[in-house]
Amino acid sequence: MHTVLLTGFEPFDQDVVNPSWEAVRQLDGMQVGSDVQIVARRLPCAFATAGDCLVQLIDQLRPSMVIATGLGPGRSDISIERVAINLNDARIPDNLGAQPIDTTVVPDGPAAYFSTLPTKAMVRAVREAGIAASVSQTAGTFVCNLVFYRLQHALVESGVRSGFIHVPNLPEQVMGVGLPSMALETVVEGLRVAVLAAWQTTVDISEAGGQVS
Ligand code: PCA
Repeated sequence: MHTVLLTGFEPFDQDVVNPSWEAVRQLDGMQVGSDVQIVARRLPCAFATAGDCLVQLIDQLRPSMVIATGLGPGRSDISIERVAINLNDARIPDNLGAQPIDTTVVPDGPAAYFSTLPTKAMVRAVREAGIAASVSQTAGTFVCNLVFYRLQHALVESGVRSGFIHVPNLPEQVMGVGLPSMALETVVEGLRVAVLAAWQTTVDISEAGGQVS
Protein backbone atom coordinates (compact mmCIF):
# COMPACT_ATOMS: atom_id res chain seq x y z
CA MET A 1 0.00 0.00 0.00
CA HIS A 2 1.32 3.46 -0.95
CA THR A 3 0.92 6.56 1.19
CA VAL A 4 -0.16 9.95 -0.11
CA LEU A 5 0.73 12.56 2.50
CA LEU A 6 -1.84 15.33 2.56
CA THR A 7 -1.18 18.32 4.79
CA GLY A 8 -3.38 21.20 5.97
CA PHE A 9 -2.59 24.23 8.13
CA GLU A 10 -3.57 25.38 11.58
CA PRO A 11 -5.67 28.57 11.70
CA PHE A 12 -3.88 31.91 11.23
CA ASP A 13 -4.61 35.64 11.15
CA GLN A 14 -7.20 35.51 13.96
CA ASP A 15 -9.24 32.74 12.33
CA VAL A 16 -10.48 29.94 14.59
CA VAL A 17 -10.56 27.31 11.83
CA ASN A 18 -8.55 26.62 8.73
CA PRO A 19 -10.60 24.85 6.03
CA SER A 20 -7.48 23.16 4.64
CA TRP A 21 -6.99 21.18 7.86
CA GLU A 22 -10.72 20.69 8.45
CA ALA A 23 -10.94 19.12 4.98
CA VAL A 24 -7.83 16.96 4.92
CA ARG A 25 -8.49 15.57 8.41
CA GLN A 26 -11.70 14.07 7.00
CA LEU A 27 -9.63 12.25 4.38
CA ASP A 28 -7.12 10.81 6.88
CA GLY A 29 -6.94 7.03 6.50
CA MET A 30 -9.11 6.97 3.38
CA GLN A 31 -8.14 4.58 0.63
CA VAL A 32 -8.28 6.21 -2.81
CA GLY A 33 -7.88 3.72 -5.62
CA SER A 34 -6.84 0.16 -4.88
CA ASP A 35 -3.29 0.73 -3.74
CA VAL A 36 -3.04 4.07 -1.99
CA GLN A 37 -4.03 5.47 1.37
CA ILE A 38 -4.19 9.11 2.44
CA VAL A 39 -2.36 10.15 5.60
CA ALA A 40 -3.33 13.67 6.74
CA ARG A 41 -1.20 15.86 8.99
CA ARG A 42 -1.43 19.45 10.24
CA LEU A 43 1.35 22.01 9.78
CA PRO A 44 2.02 25.10 11.90
CA CYS A 45 1.49 28.44 10.19
CA ALA A 46 4.96 29.78 10.95
CA PHE A 47 7.89 30.57 8.69
CA ALA A 48 10.39 29.16 11.20
CA THR A 49 8.77 25.75 11.71
CA ALA A 50 6.41 24.78 8.88
CA GLY A 51 9.05 23.69 6.37
CA ASP A 52 11.05 21.58 8.85
CA CYS A 53 7.84 20.01 10.13
CA LEU A 54 6.90 18.96 6.59
CA VAL A 55 10.35 17.55 5.85
CA GLN A 56 10.23 15.53 9.10
CA LEU A 57 6.86 14.09 8.11
CA ILE A 58 8.27 13.05 4.73
CA ASP A 59 11.25 11.35 6.45
CA GLN A 60 8.92 9.55 8.87
CA LEU A 61 6.13 8.49 6.52
CA ARG A 62 8.09 7.89 3.30
CA PRO A 63 5.09 8.86 1.14
CA SER A 64 4.81 8.05 -2.57
CA MET A 65 3.19 11.43 -3.26
CA VAL A 66 2.79 14.62 -1.21
CA ILE A 67 0.11 17.27 -1.62
CA ALA A 68 0.13 20.24 0.75
CA THR A 69 -2.99 22.38 1.08
CA GLY A 70 -3.77 25.73 2.61
CA LEU A 71 -6.44 28.41 2.81
CA GLY A 72 -6.31 31.04 0.11
CA PRO A 73 -8.55 33.82 1.45
CA GLY A 74 -10.42 35.27 -1.53
CA ARG A 75 -10.06 32.15 -3.68
CA SER A 76 -13.35 31.03 -5.18
CA ASP A 77 -12.37 27.51 -6.23
CA ILE A 78 -10.03 24.56 -5.65
CA SER A 79 -6.80 26.18 -6.86
CA ILE A 80 -4.16 23.78 -8.11
CA GLU A 81 -0.91 25.68 -7.73
CA ARG A 82 1.62 25.60 -10.55
CA VAL A 83 4.72 27.33 -9.15
CA ALA A 84 6.52 27.93 -5.84
CA ILE A 85 8.94 30.88 -5.64
CA ASN A 86 12.05 31.38 -3.52
CA LEU A 87 10.68 34.45 -1.75
CA ASN A 88 9.06 35.31 1.57
CA ASP A 89 7.18 38.61 1.78
CA ALA A 90 4.64 38.51 4.60
CA ARG A 91 1.77 41.03 4.58
CA ILE A 92 0.73 39.85 8.08
CA PRO A 93 2.66 38.24 10.95
CA ASP A 94 2.65 34.44 11.13
CA ASN A 95 1.55 32.53 14.24
CA LEU A 96 4.92 33.13 15.93
CA GLY A 97 4.81 36.85 15.19
CA ALA A 98 7.38 36.70 12.39
CA GLN A 99 6.90 38.84 9.30
CA PRO A 100 9.83 38.30 6.94
CA ILE A 101 10.10 40.77 4.09
CA ASP A 102 11.92 39.93 0.88
CA THR A 103 13.93 37.00 2.22
CA THR A 104 14.64 33.71 0.47
CA VAL A 105 12.98 30.40 1.40
CA VAL A 106 16.20 28.48 0.67
CA PRO A 107 19.37 30.59 0.33
CA ASP A 108 21.00 29.83 -3.03
CA GLY A 109 18.02 27.73 -4.10
CA PRO A 110 16.59 28.19 -7.61
CA ALA A 111 14.19 31.10 -8.17
CA ALA A 112 11.24 28.74 -8.49
CA TYR A 113 10.03 25.16 -8.69
CA PHE A 114 7.11 23.88 -10.71
CA SER A 115 4.59 21.47 -9.26
CA THR A 116 5.35 17.91 -10.33
CA LEU A 117 1.65 17.00 -10.16
CA PRO A 118 -0.52 16.78 -13.30
CA THR A 119 -2.18 20.14 -12.59
CA LYS A 120 -4.38 20.26 -15.71
CA ALA A 121 -5.69 16.74 -15.26
CA MET A 122 -6.48 17.52 -11.64
CA VAL A 123 -8.43 20.65 -12.61
CA ARG A 124 -10.38 18.70 -15.20
CA ALA A 125 -11.21 15.86 -12.80
CA VAL A 126 -12.44 18.23 -10.08
CA ARG A 127 -14.58 20.14 -12.59
CA GLU A 128 -16.03 16.88 -13.92
CA ALA A 129 -17.11 16.16 -10.35
CA GLY A 130 -19.12 19.40 -10.53
CA ILE A 131 -16.76 21.40 -8.32
CA ALA A 132 -15.09 24.68 -9.32
CA ALA A 133 -11.34 24.39 -9.90
CA SER A 134 -8.55 26.15 -11.76
CA VAL A 135 -4.80 26.28 -12.21
CA SER A 136 -3.29 29.06 -10.08
CA GLN A 137 -0.07 30.72 -11.19
CA THR A 138 1.00 31.91 -7.74
CA ALA A 139 0.76 30.50 -4.25
CA GLY A 140 1.53 33.95 -2.78
CA THR A 141 4.56 34.86 -0.68
CA PHE A 142 3.40 33.74 2.79
CA VAL A 143 3.76 30.41 4.64
CA CYS A 144 1.92 28.35 1.99
CA ASN A 145 4.41 29.35 -0.68
CA LEU A 146 7.27 28.55 1.74
CA VAL A 147 5.88 25.06 2.40
CA PHE A 148 5.32 24.48 -1.32
CA TYR A 149 8.87 25.57 -2.13
CA ARG A 150 10.42 23.48 0.68
CA LEU A 151 8.37 20.50 -0.49
CA GLN A 152 9.56 20.73 -4.08
CA HIS A 153 13.14 21.39 -2.91
CA ALA A 154 13.12 18.34 -0.62
CA LEU A 155 11.78 15.98 -3.29
CA VAL A 156 13.48 17.32 -6.40
CA GLU A 157 15.79 14.32 -6.83
CA SER A 158 13.46 11.71 -5.35
CA GLY A 159 10.98 10.87 -8.11
CA VAL A 160 8.19 11.45 -5.55
CA ARG A 161 5.67 13.83 -7.12
CA SER A 162 4.35 16.74 -5.09
CA GLY A 163 2.46 20.00 -5.21
CA PHE A 164 0.11 22.39 -3.48
CA ILE A 165 -3.61 23.20 -3.49
CA HIS A 166 -5.27 26.34 -2.09
CA VAL A 167 -8.88 26.09 -0.95
CA PRO A 168 -11.48 28.86 -0.37
CA ASN A 169 -12.80 30.09 2.98
CA LEU A 170 -15.72 28.29 4.59
CA PRO A 171 -19.07 30.15 4.38
CA GLU A 172 -19.07 30.84 8.14
CA GLN A 173 -15.68 32.58 7.89
CA VAL A 174 -16.86 35.22 5.43
CA MET A 175 -20.41 35.92 6.46
CA GLY A 176 -21.12 39.56 5.64
CA VAL A 177 -17.59 40.11 4.34
CA GLY A 178 -18.27 39.61 0.64
CA LEU A 179 -15.49 37.08 0.01
CA PRO A 180 -16.16 33.84 -1.90
CA SER A 181 -16.51 30.58 0.00
CA MET A 182 -17.04 26.84 -0.49
CA ALA A 183 -18.86 24.36 1.77
CA LEU A 184 -16.58 22.02 3.69
CA GLU A 185 -18.09 18.86 2.18
CA THR A 186 -17.43 20.28 -1.30
CA VAL A 187 -13.81 21.05 -0.41
CA VAL A 188 -13.37 17.51 0.98
CA GLU A 189 -14.80 15.94 -2.18
CA GLY A 190 -12.78 18.26 -4.44
CA LEU A 191 -9.55 17.31 -2.67
CA ARG A 192 -10.39 13.60 -2.78
CA VAL A 193 -10.98 13.78 -6.54
CA ALA A 194 -7.81 15.87 -7.03
CA VAL A 195 -5.69 13.36 -5.10
CA LEU A 196 -7.09 10.46 -7.09
CA ALA A 197 -6.47 12.23 -10.41
CA ALA A 198 -2.92 13.11 -9.33
CA TRP A 199 -2.23 9.52 -8.37
CA GLN A 200 -3.70 7.99 -11.50
CA THR A 201 -2.30 10.45 -14.08
CA THR A 202 1.35 10.08 -14.97
CA VAL A 203 1.35 12.24 -18.09
CA ASP A 204 -0.59 15.48 -17.76
CA ILE A 205 -3.18 16.53 -20.32
CA SER A 206 -2.60 19.58 -22.51
CA GLU A 207 -5.38 22.08 -22.04
CA ALA A 208 -5.44 25.86 -21.53
CA GLY A 209 -5.12 26.83 -17.88
CA GLY A 210 -3.29 30.13 -18.10
CA GLN A 211 -4.26 33.72 -17.45
CA VAL A 212 -3.77 36.82 -19.58
CA SER A 213 -2.67 38.89 -16.59
N1 PCA B 1 -2.82 29.83 4.14
C1 PCA B 1 -1.69 30.75 4.24
C2 PCA B 1 -0.77 30.08 5.23
C3 PCA B 1 -1.55 29.03 5.91
C4 PCA B 1 -2.77 28.88 5.11
O1 PCA B 1 -3.65 28.03 5.28
C5 PCA B 1 -1.06 31.04 2.88
O2 PCA B 1 -1.75 30.99 1.86
O3 PCA B 1 0.13 31.33 2.83
